[in-house]
Amino acid sequence: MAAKDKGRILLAMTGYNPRPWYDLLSKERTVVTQSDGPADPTIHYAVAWKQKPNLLSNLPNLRAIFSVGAGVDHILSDPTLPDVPIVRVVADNLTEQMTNYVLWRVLDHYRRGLTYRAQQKRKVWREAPPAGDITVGIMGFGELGRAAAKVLMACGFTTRGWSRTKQSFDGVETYHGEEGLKPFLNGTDILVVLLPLTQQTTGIVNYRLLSQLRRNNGLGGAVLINAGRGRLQKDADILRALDDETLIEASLDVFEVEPLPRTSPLWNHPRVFVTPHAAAVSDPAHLVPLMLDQMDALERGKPLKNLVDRKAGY
Ligand code: NDP
Ligand code: OXD
Repeated sequence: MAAKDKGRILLAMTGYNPRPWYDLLSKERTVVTQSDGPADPTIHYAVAWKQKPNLLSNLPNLRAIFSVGAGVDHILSDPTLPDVPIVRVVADNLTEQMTNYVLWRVLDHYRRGLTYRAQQKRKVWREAPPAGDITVGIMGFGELGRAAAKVLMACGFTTRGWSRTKQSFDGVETYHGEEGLKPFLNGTDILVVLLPLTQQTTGIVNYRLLSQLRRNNGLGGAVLINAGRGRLQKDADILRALDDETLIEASLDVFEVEPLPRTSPLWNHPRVFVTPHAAAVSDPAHLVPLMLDQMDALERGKPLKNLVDRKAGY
């Protein structure tokens, strides 16, 4: 079928360079970056990242919205969103990047990377005691959390996961729901946050939560790694927890306000490792073929995969 005969795509992106997405999508379908008015009948799909509010609300023939990311808070925050299926990113390439990030940050804290880099600056030759047996707790035990758990276990870490509904996974101690949170945190030395941002999870990584982590361990305290969303955490509570040694160290990829304001004390904190929301970057070369396959499948009468549960918010 010629591109002009297939459903058309509206590229509805802000804060992302649309060019590579446009180039790859338009190899197979007609792509526009602006609709012909709010009720344009020619648009069948939207490929979206932080779309402008109202942009998608009245398109009469919109069949599905494809998120450019695994998280969909940026799409769902528009109260005028039409009631069409939303497909999120589940892709080996994104999962591999996140697994790399989590492994990198866990190992760096575990092997005293922050301490040794600071010592090297001062030419200090001093061996830190080995951290020994450490439990990594993964908060948000979905696609990304489970993939990270597999690799962490292969590296010898005891691993546990916390989710909304009951999950089981070979070799991992799993917890769920509010009643599972305290026991999950009480046995966690390194907390990895891979939750989606929803009404229930906003602000969940606060001082109260951090103070329930296990501190009596070979690292000399608890460690926080957040690669989920910035608004899951309270930046000020993390600073407080670092300052009173509730937390010994943190790696943060996401922040309440992004880009992280230059005035934030997190930038210069000696026990914080900052990355600019770069843990897993959506790569159009890997993601566009999956989107196009799903559009083709839908047009052949097949169901869409990786759909967002709008009630749950992720
Ligand atoms: P999934 O939807 O596969 O997994 C989400 C997990 O969080 C599930 O285990 C889910 O529970 C759990 N969860 C959701 N709400 C709650 C709650 N209220 N209480 C307890 N657990 C909850 O998502 P992914 O693993 O694919 O992605 C996770 C997040 O990672 C994304 O939403 C995004 O925000 C972030 N992300 C960040 C990137 C970065 O570069 N920093 C890149 C990619 C993603 P259940 O299993 O019961 O459904
Ligand atoms: C995502 C992200 O959600 O890049 O995929 O943050």
